[in-house]
Amino acid sequence: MTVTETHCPYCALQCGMTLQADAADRGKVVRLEPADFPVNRGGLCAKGWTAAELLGHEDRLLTPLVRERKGGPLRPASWDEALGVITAAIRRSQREYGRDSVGAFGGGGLTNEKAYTLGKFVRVALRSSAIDYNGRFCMSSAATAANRSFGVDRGLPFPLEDVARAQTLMLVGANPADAMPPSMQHLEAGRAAGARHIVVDPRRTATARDAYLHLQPLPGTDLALANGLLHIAVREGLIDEAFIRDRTTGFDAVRAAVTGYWPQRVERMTGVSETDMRECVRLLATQRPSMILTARGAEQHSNGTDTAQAWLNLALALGLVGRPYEGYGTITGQGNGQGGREHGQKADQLPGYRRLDDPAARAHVAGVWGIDADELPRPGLSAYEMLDRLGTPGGVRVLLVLASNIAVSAPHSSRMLERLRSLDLLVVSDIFLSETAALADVVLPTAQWAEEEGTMTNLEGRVIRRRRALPPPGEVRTDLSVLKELADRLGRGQFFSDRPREVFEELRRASAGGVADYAGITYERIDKEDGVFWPCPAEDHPGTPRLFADGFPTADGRARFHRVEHRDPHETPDRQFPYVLTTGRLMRQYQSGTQTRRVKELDAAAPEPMAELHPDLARRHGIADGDWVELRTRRGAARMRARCDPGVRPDTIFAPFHWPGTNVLTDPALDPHSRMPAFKACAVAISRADGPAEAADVSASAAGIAAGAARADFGQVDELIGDGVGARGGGVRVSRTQSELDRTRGGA
Ligand SMILES: Nc1nc2c(c(=O)[nH]1)N[C@H]1C(S)=C(S)[C@@H](COP(=O)(O)OP(=O)(O)OC[C@H]3O[C@@H](n4cnc5c(=O)[nH]c(N)nc54)[C@H](O)[C@@H]3O)O[C@H]1N2
Ligand SMILES: Nc1nc2c(c(=O)[nH]1)N[C@H]1C(S)=C(S)[C@@H](COP(=O)(O)OP(=O)(O)OC[C@H]3O[C@@H](n4cnc5c(=O)[nH]c(N)nc54)[C@H](O)[C@@H]3O)O[C@H]1N2
Ligand code: SF4
Ligand SMILES: [Mo]
Repeated sequence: MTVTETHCPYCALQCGMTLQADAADRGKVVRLEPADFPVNRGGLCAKGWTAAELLGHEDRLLTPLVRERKGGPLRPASWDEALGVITAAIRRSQREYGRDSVGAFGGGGLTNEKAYTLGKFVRVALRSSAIDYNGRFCMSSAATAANRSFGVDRGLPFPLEDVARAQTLMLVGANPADAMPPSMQHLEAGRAAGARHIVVDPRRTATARDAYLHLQPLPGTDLALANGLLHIAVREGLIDEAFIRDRTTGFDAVRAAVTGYWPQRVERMTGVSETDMRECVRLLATQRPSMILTARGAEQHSNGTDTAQAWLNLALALGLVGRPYEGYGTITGQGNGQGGREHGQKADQLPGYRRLDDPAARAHVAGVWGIDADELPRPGLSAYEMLDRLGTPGGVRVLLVLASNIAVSAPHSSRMLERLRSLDLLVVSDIFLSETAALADVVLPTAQWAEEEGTMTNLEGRVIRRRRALPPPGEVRTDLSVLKELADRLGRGQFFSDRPREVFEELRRASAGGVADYAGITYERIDKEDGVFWPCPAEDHPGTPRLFADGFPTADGRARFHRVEHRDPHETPDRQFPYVLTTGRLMRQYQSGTQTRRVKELDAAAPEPMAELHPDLARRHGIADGDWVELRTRRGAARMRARCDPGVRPDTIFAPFHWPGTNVLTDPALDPHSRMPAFKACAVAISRADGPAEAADVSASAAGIAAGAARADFGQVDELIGDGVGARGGGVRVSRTQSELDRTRGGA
């Protein structure tokens, strides 16, 4: 038996866990137990407990797959053949259409080493500007706001344990009771010590139920609410004038802006009562220490950056930032959502959270990489913009996707599927045949978390180690070794390593002097210290659990206020689409569902797409709990099971995005600063449906769109998977995939 201490493969909490593996049985994990790590203290959620089930799962991809011709089936292939096809396509495309015709899409689940290598691969091996990643769909709005105010974006500027010391905790658009259940220990400890919690959510979530105050605004009106709270704080003399004077700039413009947000007006805009607003301000200002945390509910809007900014302004005006157990933070979501946004898989970024358009940053990183700074491409397009142009003139024609299932998780799926299909070559690296992999021309099987080494940076900015407990099965390789081999074949292999430790050593040097400075972090220190918080510029530097005590990494050392004004969501209800659709998560499914839909216990608990709506709204449309309903937006229609819940606003419908279908409906309108799509608010209509038939299928006419204008035809996906792949040797069982697809089409 071997015992390995590592962390959960899923979310940014990165709960510590111990794996016991049987060396005699090819490293089969026989026991998984929670560890006493500071974030989870012996707790795990249902996803963490069952994570090992996927290691030996029968759906696991075990060999590469290739599709010989568009429309033909996928069949097993050797690595040599698969990588040969990719290299040939890259060469051909770059010769004919230029370097930027080849690009990559990464993910916040990749280790730091892999995210760093992917960014470097695109800039150094492909010499292309076309790279971005799914974090753009996650916390980019809060990141943008934090960068412009604080000069740094580290989700939580303090350890999670500090949450227990806050006496007032405000959670805006965050549902940690479902999204990060073990984190609730820290909230509960706070409440036991007398803390008051305020939750801002259009739904009465499990998190809201335990709170002292639940404010239930109309989706997309958080900015008005935050400005309204600041208006009250100013009027009642509750702002911290000394802090504002000594440590910030720009407050006058904000003060002027919030005069227009008087309580009655904000009550009309948001639906939150004046009494609740006043109580909320009183608590934040006087029952200290106080913290304000935002998550996707506030941030995933076409004005998400300004909304995060409004909450940040409030925290600054109350003088919370940089004081013990106080402050503003955003709750990062994906396993390495923090590290994944620091080391260069963003279109405009170099490692260490450096800017690709900064000459000094280019010179430094080029020096570490051993290339000429002029060889580095310029910043490319953000995630949705890059995806939206796939296969179009000037757009990417050969795309590598690592660790994202965009066919399900990107907004406006019908458009996304059409763009993915128009590529000359789509390459997807995954553990399973995700909906995106099923569309690929080449599928590469990759190692899972317990089969690889690397580092992750959790929601607190704590760099931790992922450790290998067993070897990958079959012919599976790690993403690092695939990128290295592709670079070899492209004649640039001398710049790359496939050894995580070596890559980390290089990352340390590349990040040195940057905002996210890892120079002083070593694998050994991580082992000894329960992880190390960046910035950590030297090996004798203790790391930085708490930021902003002495200043801000801005030019003048002060935090910057930014004036922000309410704007309506890009789409508001009208007669044809009379309600607001918002989307999010369930406790027992993860993201696009590739992983958790394959775990028996999780699948049984949350087996099908569902929509949560108020019983009054349901009655108005003759819908009973458990009925199938059809949701329609300007982009398409999808069928789901109705769940009636009096806790949701009667004008709002909530749908999780863990199945194909929800994103057929969502609005790809982008935030002008972060390029975040409006996942959390669009206009929707609802009606009873006879059954799941054609669920997730866009019915253009039903949506009032010219026929053929929008089709998200996930149903076609199964035709693209060949028989050969179904054989055990191929490592993919078609039956399961097919039944999933059937379900999306309605069990035809
Ligand atoms: N079980 C599970 N856990 C996860 C994940 C998962 O997929 N499943 N994903 C991980 C990732 S990547 C992320 S980013 C995090 C996300 O974690 P959260 O942000 O907590 O999760 P969401 O459900 O997306 O959104 C939170 C809440 O926002 C509310 N909301 C919707 N619209 C609005 C609005 O306009 N204003 C306000 N104030 N609230 C609104 C929703 O009702 C929802 O309850 O979770 C992580 N943890
Ligand atoms: N409507 C709506 N849409 C949303 C959201 C929402 O709230 N509402 N939330 C958005 C948010 S916050 C996020 S983070 C995105 C997430 O959406 P996605 O980017 O699709 O994230 P996952 O479903 O986690 O996809 C990760 C894929 O990579 C695979 N994988 C896991 N680890 C590895 C690895 O190490 N290497 C490789 N090559 N593959 C790996 C998994 O099997 C899975 O198929 O969705 C966004 N989409
Ligand atoms: S809360 Fe997140 S990290 Fe912890 S066990 Fe659940 S999914 Fe894993
Ligand atoms: Mo996320």
